[in-house]
Amino acid sequence: MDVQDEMRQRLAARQQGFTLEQPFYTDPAYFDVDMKMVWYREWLFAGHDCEVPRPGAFFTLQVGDYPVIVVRDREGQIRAFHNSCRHRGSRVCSAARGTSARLVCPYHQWTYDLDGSLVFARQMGPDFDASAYGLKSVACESVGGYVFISLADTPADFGPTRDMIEPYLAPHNLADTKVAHETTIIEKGNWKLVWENNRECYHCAGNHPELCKTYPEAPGVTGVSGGADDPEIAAHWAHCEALGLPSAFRMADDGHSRITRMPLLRDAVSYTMSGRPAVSKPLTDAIAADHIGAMLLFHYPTNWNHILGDHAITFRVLPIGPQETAVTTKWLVNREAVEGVDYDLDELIHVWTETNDQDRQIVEENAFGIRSPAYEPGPYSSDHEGGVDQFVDWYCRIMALRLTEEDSPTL
Ligand code: 3BY
Ligand code: FES
Ligand code: FE
Repeated sequence: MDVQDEMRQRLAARQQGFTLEQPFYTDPAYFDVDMKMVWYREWLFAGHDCEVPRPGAFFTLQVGDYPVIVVRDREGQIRAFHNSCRHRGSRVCSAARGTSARLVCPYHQWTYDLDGSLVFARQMGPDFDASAYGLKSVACESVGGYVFISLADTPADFGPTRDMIEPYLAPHNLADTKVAHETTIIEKGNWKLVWENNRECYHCAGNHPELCKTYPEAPGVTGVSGGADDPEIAAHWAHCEALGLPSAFRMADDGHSRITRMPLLRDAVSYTMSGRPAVSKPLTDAIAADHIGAMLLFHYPTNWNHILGDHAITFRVLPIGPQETAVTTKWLVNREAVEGVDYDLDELIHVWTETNDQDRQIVEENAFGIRSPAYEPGPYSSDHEGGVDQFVDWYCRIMALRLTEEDSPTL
């Protein structure tokens, strides 16, 4: 049986509220379908505006088979291109980041302007039409300091996501930050296991001693129930909204993103061992030194975030293979904040460096056990794992839909 038929059948027969069957987490053929149906179609978090601070600044990323360049053009607009030269296909930029007045392919020096147009190609003959060989563009949107790309031929409308998250992000001024620190860890597990682990705090008390000093394990905080029935959360929203900060729980209609502000434990304001701020210069004066907790944003399938008053921690998930996923974490601080003066780097990154490593071990152990021939789908906790269930439902729904479209003779 064709793998897409097999996936369709398994999705149709799936037991709600249970983990997926083994091949969804392990099988290379299933992984290829995930890439095609999810990763090459959804809007993906690529990086931040502050990582391309001036014209010519660029960074690169790899999404499955697609190498991509994100660059700021001369007019200040952020653009994305396929990182594949229109001459013989070489990667134009191999560096992870840099600044360049033009994009020059290292193979034969075809030279592209920052808007992707080919401006120089040596000795191609009198009939050569350079205008036909610009870099292929990738859909690109910037919102609240976040750059999203889509590899789809016809990307979904980004408008609803922008409308939902922009007012929440605006007061944090993340476009004017700098990356104080960045790490990429490789987790030996399928990308869906990384998300399933992220979407609950059932595991927190047993695994995250540092995070648990400040982050509440209450399911209303991490999950997708909204939290409005929890008086502490409702009071927190009222407090933050009185400061002019949009805070109440919002979720996209199709469930691919959620944003809300949540209280931290006791009087904590930041993810430090003491709960005190890690950075003395807040992200913006507009939100200085108040108890605004953590703004939690997720955007499937690439991004989750904890945005605080003094800094923000952003996470990017990229699949490497069926059982390998890269998780990149960035700590964003006020652009004017000086290391050693306004923050101590070790203190800033300690809690999430430890938490990430603990989550990596969890995901890898989860993957290990799922590879067993004895593995069978197990039930999610209705109290604690509503967020995991919601993620898996989102995945199964879009997969079933797209596999059906693919099969339709009219398309
Ligand atoms: O990063 C997160 O949002 C999740 C939620 C709870 C624990 N965890 C690491
Ligand atoms: Fe890029 Fe030849 S492949 S210049
Ligand atoms: Fe965790």
